[in-house]
Amino acid sequence: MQNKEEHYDASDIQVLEGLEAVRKRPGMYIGTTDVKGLHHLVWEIVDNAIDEALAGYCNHIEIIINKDNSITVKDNGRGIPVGIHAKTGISTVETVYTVLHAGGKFGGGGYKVAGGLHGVGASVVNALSTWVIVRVYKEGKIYEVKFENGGKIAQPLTVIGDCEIERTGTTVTFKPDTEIFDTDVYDYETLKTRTRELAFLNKGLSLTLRDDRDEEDTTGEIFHYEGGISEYVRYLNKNKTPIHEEIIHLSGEEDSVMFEVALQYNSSYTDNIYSFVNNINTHDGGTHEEGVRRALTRVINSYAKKNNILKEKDESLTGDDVKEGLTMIVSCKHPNPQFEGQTKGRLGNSEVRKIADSVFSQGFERFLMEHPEEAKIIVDKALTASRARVAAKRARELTRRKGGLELTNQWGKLADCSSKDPVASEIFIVEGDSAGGQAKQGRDAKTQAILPLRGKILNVEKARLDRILGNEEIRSMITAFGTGIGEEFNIEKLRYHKIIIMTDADVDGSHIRTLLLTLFYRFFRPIIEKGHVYVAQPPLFKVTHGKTFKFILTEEELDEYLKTLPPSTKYTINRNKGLGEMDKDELCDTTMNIEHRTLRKITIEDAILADQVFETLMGEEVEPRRQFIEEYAPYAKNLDI
Ligand code: TSJ
Repeated sequence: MQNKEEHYDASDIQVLEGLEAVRKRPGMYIGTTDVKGLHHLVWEIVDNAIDEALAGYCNHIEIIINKDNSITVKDNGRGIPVGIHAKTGISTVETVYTVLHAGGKFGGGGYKVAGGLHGVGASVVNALSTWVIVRVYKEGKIYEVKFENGGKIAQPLTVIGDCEIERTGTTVTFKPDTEIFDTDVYDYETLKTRTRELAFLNKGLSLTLRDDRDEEDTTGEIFHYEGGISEYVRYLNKNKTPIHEEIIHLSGEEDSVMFEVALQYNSSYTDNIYSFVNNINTHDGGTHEEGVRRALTRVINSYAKKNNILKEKDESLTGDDVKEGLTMIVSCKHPNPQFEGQTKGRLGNSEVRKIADSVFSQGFERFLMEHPEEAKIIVDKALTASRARVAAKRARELTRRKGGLELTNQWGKLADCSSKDPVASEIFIVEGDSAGGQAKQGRDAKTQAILPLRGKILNVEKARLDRILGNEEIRSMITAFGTGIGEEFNIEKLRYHKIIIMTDADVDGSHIRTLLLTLFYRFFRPIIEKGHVYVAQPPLFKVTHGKTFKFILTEEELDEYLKTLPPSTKYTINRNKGLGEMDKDELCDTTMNIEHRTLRKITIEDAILADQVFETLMGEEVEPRRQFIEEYAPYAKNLDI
């Protein structure tokens, strides 16, 4: 007995020193003391309840934001053991709250959430709280222990009452210390997002989130997903268009490592892949994700070859090809995870690569065999991605070649200007060969370059911008600009300080203008931001009286002009639909000549708007497109979408 007392005293002092260290350098334990660190405390506590759920003894966890900004976390697990802990000589529940990193020492086995910044344990929460109350419901009794002022015991473990023998669980309430944290105000949405994620990642577990700061709210929100990560994938794809019905869900266990993956392809061109280890997001991936990616690429290639979708001579599909439009959750539960990298966001355990690969490849191969229709859709999607990739690469290579003039000769389209001074040079992108031909004849060849574009690019190529980039005329345009594209883009190399879009005043013309602005916005944004892009304003009207005529830009100007004519003058007004309705002199005089023309400078807002219109016209969503067409139909009778 005497020995035990001495042991207790010694560890008691150690304990206080330990918690004092946490208060001195909280950042070392929870990262930050801002609003992020504040929320971190909640997950430190919730993680303990999740561990109990993973051990199979708990199926409900409740999180409550109380009026005073304290947090309550409740579970229906076995209740933290209340007996004396062999090492510390005090109860386990007190040990958990006062000894740093005690978490791993008393649980034994199971999957501990212990990665990255998490897993520092309840004692850290205690150290950074003004007060903590822990209640344990166990064997028909309610136990309670209280701490205050950063972990000092305020009430040792006491039985405070009886409960029904069936009732078990742990309830913890803590009040973050405002001397430590910049703020004590919890953000409901932040808590909600992670609570929902935890529900997705732990199928069958129900989590409740309740905000008692708002008196109206008494029940809170329940998150419970029997489908687990499959439902996570469905949730992520909810505003997308899946290209196959079933969500593919594969799982397996090997050497105490649990591995599961759920995936579904959608019609978009981007991927949405998240991986987790013990419920922690591994944002830099790691061996579990690598195993899946490798297996996915291999299985799709071999299926495509076996079924003659991919011919032997074809290039094989790459990892990038098979992940286009892929929404996927990879989740791994590991008894001893090694987190690597600067932010500990990468799983390092090398054995997991093989486990992930084998679970995934076996399951996925089987899925493809049993679902030939889905298999074809998935392989076709990757094949399209592959072709787009090859085309985009070719386009990049072509535009990368030096010297716009050489290419001009190759295609015979661009009529370059003779000036080599970008400030003095301008390029007209002209809709149609005939208007292009007129512009070439009537231009000022010293400073004005002309590039005609065929009218139908947009409709032929549809939505894929990388395909559009593969279009010959678009490529010659990019080459003419001289800037390069993507990573190589360099505005210093721009060969013309005015890029002038000249299209007809009809639906096709506005289509082409929208496409070009979208293209510039997405791939050459600085040329818009620096004010290099313009739209030419060809006259809308031609007024003829007797042998004279006049071109007029706008309706207002038309009214003004008509007033200047002597009464009883006979005149006709023609609406100028196409550039081709003017002869070369008229076109050049009214629209190109620096003395007479009007140019509209394109702002970034114009380009954003064009991008949105483009999305609406070409995007996946049918309803907005339908609405758009309905709205614009009266103005655009032959809108060709
Ligand atoms: F750690 C903590 F205090 F922060 C905390 C722990 C907070 C919350 C909300 C829950 C828990 C917790 C701990 N819930 N359930 C448990 N379970 C145990 O600690 C436990 C119970 C029984 C046994 C056993 O072997 O009988 C083992 C353990 C680890």
